[in-house]
Amino acid sequence: MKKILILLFITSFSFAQTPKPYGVTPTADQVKWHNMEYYAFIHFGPNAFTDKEWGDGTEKEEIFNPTQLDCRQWARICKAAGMKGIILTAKHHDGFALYPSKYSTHTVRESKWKNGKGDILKELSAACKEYGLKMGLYISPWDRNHPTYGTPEYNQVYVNMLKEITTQYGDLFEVWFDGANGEGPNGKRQVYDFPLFNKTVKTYQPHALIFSDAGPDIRWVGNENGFAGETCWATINGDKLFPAYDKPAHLNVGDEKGTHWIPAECDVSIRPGWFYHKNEDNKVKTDKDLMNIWNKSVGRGSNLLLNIPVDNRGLIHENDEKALMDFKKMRDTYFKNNLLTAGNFKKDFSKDTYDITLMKPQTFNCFVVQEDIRYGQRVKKFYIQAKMNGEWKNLTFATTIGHKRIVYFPTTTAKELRIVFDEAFAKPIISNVALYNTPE
Ligand code: FUL
Repeated sequence: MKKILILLFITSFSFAQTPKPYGVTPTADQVKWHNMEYYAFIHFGPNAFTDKEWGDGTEKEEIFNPTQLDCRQWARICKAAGMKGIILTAKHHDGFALYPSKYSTHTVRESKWKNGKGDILKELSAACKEYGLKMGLYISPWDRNHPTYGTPEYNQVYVNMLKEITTQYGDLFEVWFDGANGEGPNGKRQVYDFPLFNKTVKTYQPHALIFSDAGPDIRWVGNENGFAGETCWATINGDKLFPAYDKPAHLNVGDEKGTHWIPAECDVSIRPGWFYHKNEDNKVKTDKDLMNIWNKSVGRGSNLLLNIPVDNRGLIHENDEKALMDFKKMRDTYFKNNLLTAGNFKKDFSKDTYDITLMKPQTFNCFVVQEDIRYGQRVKKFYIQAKMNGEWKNLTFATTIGHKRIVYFPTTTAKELRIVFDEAFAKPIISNVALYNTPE
């Protein structure tokens, strides 16, 4: 696979050694993030014990007592699922911190778990290292417990907590700012100081990417179904965005020729809720559901942040584990046999139409293509044709590519095919193509 990548790259550039980037381009950290594609969200906290989605902050700390908590189990399963990292809720809206923060009295320290001596972030950090996963943290600005919430003092409390989580647990790849902004214990809402929050993260974790509705590094996809827009630009006019931005359809698609590289991330839960509820044990998404999400997230150039709630034992539930493994198996079957392996096809990539000739006729129904996004997102529209009985027949039309595009079409047998880039802002720079015959 690597060989092809390099070959294509060289062919595309034979006319010039250093291609000029088009428009805005991702930072090196964003490129690494795009390559991750798939990682876990873990929602855990008192809600797993109270059966709530949003705790109100008055929950007694003693209810938090997972008897079998095992971050190594989480990491083992995520790794086996093919995920590249884990983002954990260090603190959700109820204000309960999964680590012993100095700036709160509503934390694991006040709970019964490990007699108040535990620190889940520390355990997760060690487990991620052991399994070769990257770690990220969610920390809700909305805090329904903290007595200072709703006063200017709270922003400093939040910054202090941000400093704790960004300095005590090793490298973070992502920090996740939830846009929710409700009332605190005194009935007041907070005016969040996002510029200060962003500065704090960048000071202590210069390589961590910041997620929020408005970026600055990663944007919300505009829904919680895990679906990016059929057309999805990693670029967007970032100056128009703000936290709690109220145009989800805009976030879903982005802007062609947008002024900022702020790609979309698709967050979705494997169950109806974000937190664990026993009565959802039989509502776990199936491999088919997850494949549909995959095609509409990763297959549209976005990343998939799949939530797995940890249950009140402190473990990923068996049903969720099974769904994750089934889905991994399904992906492996879909995308195992790339018909465009070295020596199996000839190509002419020198024009805006890429011609591919296979060594012998093959049967296929799925095409995967990637742009080398280091040079910008260039392709606006493309279509695929196959030569059948001496005539070029259209197989499918599609729009943006970006990091990756997966397209399906009726099963076809042919020896020659071509990809026509009918609209691109600059000469397409394609880093990878693949052709599959998937089961459906
Ligand atoms: C939302 C929150 O209100 C949900 O509880 C969950 O954390 C989701 C990922 O983001 O804004």
